[in-house]
Amino acid sequence: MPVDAPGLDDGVTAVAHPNIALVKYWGKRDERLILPVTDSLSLTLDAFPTTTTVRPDPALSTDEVTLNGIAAEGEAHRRVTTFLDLVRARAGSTERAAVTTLNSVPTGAGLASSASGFAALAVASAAAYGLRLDATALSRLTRRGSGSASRSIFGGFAVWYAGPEDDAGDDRARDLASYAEPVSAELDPALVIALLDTGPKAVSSRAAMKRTVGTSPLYRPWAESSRADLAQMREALLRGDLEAVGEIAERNALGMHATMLAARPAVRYLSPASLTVLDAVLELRRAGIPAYATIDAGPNVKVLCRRGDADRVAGAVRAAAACRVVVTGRGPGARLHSGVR
Ligand code: 2P0
Repeated sequence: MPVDAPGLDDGVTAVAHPNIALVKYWGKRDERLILPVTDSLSLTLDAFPTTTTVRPDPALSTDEVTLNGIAAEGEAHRRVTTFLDLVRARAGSTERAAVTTLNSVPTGAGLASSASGFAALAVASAAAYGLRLDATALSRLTRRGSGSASRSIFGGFAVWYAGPEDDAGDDRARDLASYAEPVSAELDPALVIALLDTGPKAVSSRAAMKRTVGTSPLYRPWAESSRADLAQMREALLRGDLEAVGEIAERNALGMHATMLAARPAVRYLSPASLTVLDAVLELRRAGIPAYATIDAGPNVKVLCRRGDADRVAGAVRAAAACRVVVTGRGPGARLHSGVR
C-alpha cells in the first residue's frame, strides 16, 4: 500500500450523484420499510455529487454527523442514525460512527439531495461495517434511508420497483421485492436545471407525500396513470425517442403536482418563476426545439432536451427567469472513493 493511501482509520468514503425522476415516486404504502405505491424511473446526473465518509469508532457513544462542516441535529441526525442502526444490525456491530458529508447540491430544495446523500451514506457505511452487498442489495438497503436514493446506486437511467401492492407477506419478502436496477436506453439527453430557489422547502417531501396519499382525491388516478407512463417510458427510452420521453416525463410530473394541489391542505411547491420556466419551455417547443419540463418537491424546473440544444435551452430559461442555470447529463452510479476494505 502506498504510504499516503488512506487507511481504515480515516474511514471509508463514497461518492454519489442525485437523480431526477422522469416517472415520479410520490407516495408510500409502507412508511417504515419505505415501500412506494408506484414504480418510478430516473436519470442519475453528472452534477452535484455528495461525498460521505463513515468512520466507525468504538470510543463514540453516539453517531457524530457533520453536514457541510456543521453538526447535524434533530431530524437530519435521527435519519442518519436510524439508517446506520440498520447497517449495524446486519453487520452485527454496535460501534457508533463519525459521518462527514459534503453536499454540493443545496439541501432540501427539491434538487434530490437526499438521493445522493443516502446513496453515498449507504455505500460508505456498508463498506465501513464490512457488509458485502451486490448492487441490487445495496439499492434495497439505500431505499430504507430515502426512497429515491435507491435509484442513485446506478448510473444513467434506473427503475425502482415498488413490489406487489397487495403484499400481505412478511417484511422480508416485501423488502426483497422493492429495489432499483439499470434501464436500457438509446438516449443520452441533457437536463437543464433552472435554480430558481435553493432555500429549504417549507414542507418536506416525506410529509407532503404522506398528506397527498392520505387526503388528495387525485392521488389514486395519478398513481394508476403512472403505471402506464412507466411502461411507455421504457419503450420510448429503448427507441431513443426524446419527444416521447419528454412528453411522458412532463405529464407525469405535472400530474404529481396536481395531486399535491388537491391535497387537504394543499401542498404547493410551484412558484411564479416555475410557471415562467414552463412557459419558456412551451415557447421552445413552438420554435421547434424539443424541450420538456419536470419539477420535483420544490420550485426548481429541470428541462430535458437534446445535448445539442442544451445551450439554446439554457439561454432561453435564463432569459425568461433571470436565474442560474446548470446544464447536466447522465452521470455515474454511487461508488467507493477510498478506504476500501
Ligand atoms: C422522485 N421525489 O421520484 C420524487 C419526485 C420528489 C418528487 O423522491 O421519504 O426524499 O426519503 O423516501 O426520496 C423525494 O422523496 O422521500 C422524491 P423519502 P424522498 O424523485
